[in-house]
Amino acid sequence: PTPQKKPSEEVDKSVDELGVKTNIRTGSPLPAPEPPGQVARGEVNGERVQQETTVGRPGVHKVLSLDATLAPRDASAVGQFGQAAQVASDEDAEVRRRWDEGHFNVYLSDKIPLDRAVPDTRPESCAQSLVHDDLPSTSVIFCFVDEVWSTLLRSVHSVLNRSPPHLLKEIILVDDFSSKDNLKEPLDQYMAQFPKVRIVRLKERQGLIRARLAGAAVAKGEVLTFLDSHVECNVGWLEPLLERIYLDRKKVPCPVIEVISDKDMSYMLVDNFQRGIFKWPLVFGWSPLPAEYIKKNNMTISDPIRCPVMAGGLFSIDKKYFYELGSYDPGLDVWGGENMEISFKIWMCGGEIEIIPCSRVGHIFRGKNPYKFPKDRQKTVERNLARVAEVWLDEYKDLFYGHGYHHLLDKRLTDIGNLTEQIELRKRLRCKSFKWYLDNVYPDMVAPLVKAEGLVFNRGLRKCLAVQGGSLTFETCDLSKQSQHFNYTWMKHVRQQEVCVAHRGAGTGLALQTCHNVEPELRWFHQTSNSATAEHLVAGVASHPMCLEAGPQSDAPRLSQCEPSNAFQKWQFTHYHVQ
Ligand code: LR7
Ligand code: MN
Repeated sequence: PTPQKKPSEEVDKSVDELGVKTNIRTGSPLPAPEPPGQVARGEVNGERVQQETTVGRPGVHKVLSLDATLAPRDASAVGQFGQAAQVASDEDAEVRRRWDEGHFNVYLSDKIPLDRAVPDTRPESCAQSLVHDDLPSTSVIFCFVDEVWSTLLRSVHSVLNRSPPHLLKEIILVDDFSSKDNLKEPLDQYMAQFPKVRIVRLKERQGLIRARLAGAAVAKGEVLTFLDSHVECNVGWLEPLLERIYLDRKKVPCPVIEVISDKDMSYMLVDNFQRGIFKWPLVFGWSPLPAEYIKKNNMTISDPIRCPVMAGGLFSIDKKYFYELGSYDPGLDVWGGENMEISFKIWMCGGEIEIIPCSRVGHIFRGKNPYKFPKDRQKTVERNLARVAEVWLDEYKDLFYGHGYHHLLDKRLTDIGNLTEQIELRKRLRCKSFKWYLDNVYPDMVAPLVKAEGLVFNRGLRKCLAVQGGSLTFETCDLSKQSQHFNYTWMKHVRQQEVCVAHRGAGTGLALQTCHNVEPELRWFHQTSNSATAEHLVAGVASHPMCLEAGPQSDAPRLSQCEPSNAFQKWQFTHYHVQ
């Protein structure tokens, strides 16, 4: 059953055929192209704007909206000012040929200037906002594996050109064991012209989580700023992030992530008031802030947005605080889940995640990861998520497993590794419960702990299932009797306290057993999507489904061949929490 979703929520769009997120975000095109000669906001006659930096108040200045790329520029260059770039139709074959190098239009990217201007998409008021003179400095960390040359360089240039030099301690490029030749000596040579750029090479593929940790370990800035390696930082992006950390070191600010089209490389606008959320089973998505919330808090489009989970790739964090939180779980492999881990950790252990509308960074959203996963992609991501669920979700982890991940509970099928240190960390930090997180950070999340509960009414017999003297029977329905109360859980159990209704293989036998999560003989398939009708309880024996049936004589229930319209096989719980 899929919960009702609001049309603007984008979670489902980002689930690929494996049910794993791919993080696609939609954007809308820029306003009509500017006539040649005209330039983006922030530029005057092609000259870099010299901003007024003092406003008569000591200790603060207007945000430096500088953009060293705004020298007189070639307005006719492909993709200039973030506009959509076209290729002639005879180049289509070449576009297609090179697509898989990065799963976006690599051919086009290579034609676009490495320091192109992009439109200043900040809300108007942002250029006027004040920040402190003594903000902390940051190390910007990009990790990459076989990134496309032109996008990697454009990412680096956008940071060099649009960050106040005194705040940019260094840029650390962590090469996660790339195999492309141009990312070796040629990259070293290219970057040698920029003293602030350092390159760290990993000796074997670590995945983005441990690659980021390797970058953080050598960082000298007071703040760590993580970015993906196919981004373009917009005008004035850095100071608003650092300002939040200056005000409170436990704030973890994220820029608004805008969309660079994978097809035409245009810089696209995204809706205001969007925040990062998750749906079960820990699938990241974007969702608009509820209108009532905006109203109640008198929010304007430039106010920081409290964000239940971050997208993962783009954020700043006080370096000491990052380590106080235990950084990332180093047991997470390759890609995925670390955004959930750090988000839960930050919120539950005393910090805050915010999206800062005055800070904007474009990101190329790709339909597919362009690199190989050393192990199967699906298995890698779900194993990472299971580690996060086990450490952070408390009793809610059943919702994670119950959304199609039952197999992860079977240690014989999936080894999720040792979690002792992560569990210890959570204790040591005295982090709050997941329930606290849901209630306080993400109150509009619907997370019922069971799918259905109450009496289990049989439509044919018009009586209710009951436990009597250790076995199953039927009684005249009576809500006040505990013996008739069952839960239908995320584990697909029909459960009364610690006991579960079990089906035994292909026979017709039923039993009551102590509940456990691994064995399939405790699982029952039951439709919860239409709570107004009674539905089958189907024993999950793949080759040969059997149905729970009440005999016409009120005797014990049994397993029978499933029949679509047999009322003695139709069961209804009193309350359905999941529709
Ligand atoms: O093994 C790897 N080693 C790496 O160094 C795999 C990846 N990487 C690098 C990679 O080259 C890239 O620079 O890590 C970075 C992120 O990988 P992407 O771009 O393939 O990830 P993504 O943009 O598809 O996914 C998002 O979710 C990931 C979950 O692990 C990370 O948190 C990404 O940083 C994150 N990206 C963003 O948040 C950008 C906005 C996307 C959204 C929503
Ligand atoms: Mn990315």
